[in-house]
Amino acid sequence: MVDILLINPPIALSQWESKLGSKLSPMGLLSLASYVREKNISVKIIDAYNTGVDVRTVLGQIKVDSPVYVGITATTNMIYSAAQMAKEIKKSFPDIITIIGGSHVTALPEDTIEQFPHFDVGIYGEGEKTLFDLIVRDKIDENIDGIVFRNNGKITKTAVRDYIKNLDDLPFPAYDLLPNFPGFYRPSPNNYSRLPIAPVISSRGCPYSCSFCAQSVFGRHLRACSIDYLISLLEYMQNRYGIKEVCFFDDIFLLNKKKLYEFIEKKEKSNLDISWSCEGRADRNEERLFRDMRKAGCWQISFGLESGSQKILDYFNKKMSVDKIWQTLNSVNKANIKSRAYFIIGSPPETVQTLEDTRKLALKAPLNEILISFFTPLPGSVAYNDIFASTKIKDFSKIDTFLINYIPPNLNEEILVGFMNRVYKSFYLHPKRLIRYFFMLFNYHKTIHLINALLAFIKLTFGKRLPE
Ligand code: B12
Ligand code: SF4
Repeated sequence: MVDILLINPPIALSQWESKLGSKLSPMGLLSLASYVREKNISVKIIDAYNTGVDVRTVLGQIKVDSPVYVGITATTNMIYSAAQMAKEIKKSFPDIITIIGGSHVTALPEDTIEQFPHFDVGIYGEGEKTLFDLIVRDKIDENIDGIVFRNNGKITKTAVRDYIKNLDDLPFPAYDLLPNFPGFYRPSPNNYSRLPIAPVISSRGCPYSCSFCAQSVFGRHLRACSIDYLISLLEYMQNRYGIKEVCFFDDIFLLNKKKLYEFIEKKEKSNLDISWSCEGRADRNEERLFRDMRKAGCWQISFGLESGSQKILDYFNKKMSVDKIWQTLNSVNKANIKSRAYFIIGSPPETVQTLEDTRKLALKAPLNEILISFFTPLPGSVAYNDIFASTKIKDFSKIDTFLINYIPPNLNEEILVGFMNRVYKSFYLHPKRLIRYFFMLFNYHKTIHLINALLAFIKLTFGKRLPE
């Protein structure tokens, strides 16, 4: 018997292309599991999303483990899958208490509990302390901060729980609870240079407020673990799992230059042989810093560039200039680090001219990979409140940034899809990239993986773009 079983629910078939061949360990569940386990609560994880395990198998496992609680994680597009899972669990095991956590219930706590009756309780925001509190009290009531539940027919949302101040207080993520970690997990083929690879998060929160970004889980106050903690975590991952590379999922890894240098220096003095990639904003145009990062093992930085048009950047409240983007990408390139870029097209002020500005940036800047998504007002973002909240959309399964959920007044679906396909073709069919993919096929780690990613990519680029 276990106290709690944590589930990453199965991905809907209609959404499989979102993954582009990536299988990434569910960091939220790993953090929750290690936190409660350290406090003597027994816990298991089922990662159905990545392993393809179906609902029947999950129910079979529940029969074996007989948990008191089942905790399910869900982003907005996964909320139906999570609800379906909760429904099946309740049907077969009515006494199990089902908990929903993650970015969707955090953005829309009351709505989620109202809409999905098979969730007994929602945990909104950072989940570690709330989950522990709920399990030890063994009673769902107003005394637990950070939850939402049905209370005699009414929905009650309790007080907001304080963020965890010191991330060093968190035990290392429970990677050991994923039976096939690390071998099975890896990002899409362009996003690793060595295997085995694992994601790591060294900070939570972001002080910026870009209007499309769902920030409700970790908020705007940046908290980071100490560099000593981070180095110990990497040493543990190298020694215990043979990890050779990590990808930092921090919202903005490049923000604190002093800490970045402390990391570079301490990593160089350590016995770590770990390469890494990270996410960053393109406003840190410092070639010297990038060179030092390169020496410390950084091989790729992913930038949320969003657009090549200043008008769109300002609309998104990016606090970024197009000039700065160019300067930063050039500096990163000179330091021999690869740049990867995310673009968002189809926001309200988008026009043919602003798309053209984005095309130029995407095709002319020194970029290793581009990923274009459609402007999507995600619950938890300013854009959602501005655009979608009043329409009270209930079908969240289509809220996927690879589907068109919004068409700006000056454009139509054909223009947006045509633009995306043209830019992708020009970018990925460029001879220098074709040659790189050709050689990748001979890398036995990447062959099957590359083919799967290509199939997903073709479906993504040429498939249906409007939700039914
Ligand atoms: C890495 C990442 C990915 C990776 C997946 C990584 C993974 N292993 O799951 C990839 C690239 C595949 C991805 C894809 C997508 N992502 Co993403 N992703 C992220 C990112 C940057 C980090 C996620 C992470 O690991 N966070 C760290 C962990 C510790 O946090 P957490 O998962 O939120 O968990 C905490 C709480 O939420 C809570 N909690 C979570 N689950 C549960 C469950 C229970 C029972 C309890 C009690 C608590 C609880 O407790 C946890 C610990 O405090 C976040 C941004 C962010 N800062 O979180 C976006 C983010 C989660 N992604 C987002 C989106 C929109 C997507 C996509 C839908 C994009 C698309 N294609 O349209 C897809 C869909 C993914 C899916 N599940 O189907 C949005 C979600 C917004 C929303 N309203 O749901 C985010 C918040 C980005 C943003 N700022 O807008 N993503
Ligand atoms: S898009 Fe990046 S910089 Fe902007 S608010 Fe989100 S995490 Fe912060």
